[in-house]
Amino acid sequence: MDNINLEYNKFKKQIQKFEIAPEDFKQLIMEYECAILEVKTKLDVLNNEFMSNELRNPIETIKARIKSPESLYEKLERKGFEKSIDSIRNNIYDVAGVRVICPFIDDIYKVADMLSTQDDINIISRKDYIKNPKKNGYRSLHLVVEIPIFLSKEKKPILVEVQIRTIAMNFWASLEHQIHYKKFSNSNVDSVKKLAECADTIYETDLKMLNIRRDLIDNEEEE
Ligand code: 0O2
Repeated sequence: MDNINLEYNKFKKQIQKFEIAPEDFKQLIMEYECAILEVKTKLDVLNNEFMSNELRNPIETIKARIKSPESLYEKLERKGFEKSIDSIRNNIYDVAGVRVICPFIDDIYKVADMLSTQDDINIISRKDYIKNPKKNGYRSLHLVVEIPIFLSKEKKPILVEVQIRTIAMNFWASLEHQIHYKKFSNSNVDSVKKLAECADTIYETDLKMLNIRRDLIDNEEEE
């Protein structure tokens, strides 16, 4: 019981900047957690089906997170939005985030297509940072999907941001996140250039690995 109270007090502290009742905030988080479960289940099913047909997994790992109250507050502030439950629902598309790590570049598009064709998922937006990398070299495919969650009294559509990238792109993004992302965004042109060079090298390697797989496995299967 003490632990529950401690957790609750910690949560109340985290959301104190918002003028939102803790119960309403908890309900909001619970709904996004349910949406993450729905998306993860769909991805697991697709991965299993692919494994049984193609004998390899197009998904290496799946990670998920709920945006912290601090970064929700910061994003609403930065974008000039109201700090209310409705405003979070309507304006912040990455409260729930699912990151899908794939072995090969073509797996990214297979996973995205498989998700997009599910009839209870709506694709709200698609940003292809692989075809159009960011200036610093960031590559990833971002989808914002709307998925229904089934609560005891209602069915609710919830938004989830799905980031899909290769193991290699994730290696770059994880390190870049630690050393550079947002903190010094425009201040150090030289390091942005160096990071972009690393990202380009990694992308070339991704393409080479894809071609090796195509030569060794895909062509073998076709024969
Ligand atoms: P975290 O800690 O991963 O949750 P925004 O940039 O947030 O104002 P928008 O439109 O949501 O607006 O941005 P975008 O580009 O669609 O996606 C933002 C998310 O993509 C980030 O979430 C990162 O996870 C990832 N991302 C985007 N650009 C970069 C980058 O240059 N480097 C790295 N490492 N990740 C990037 P958060 O909330 O910023 O961070």
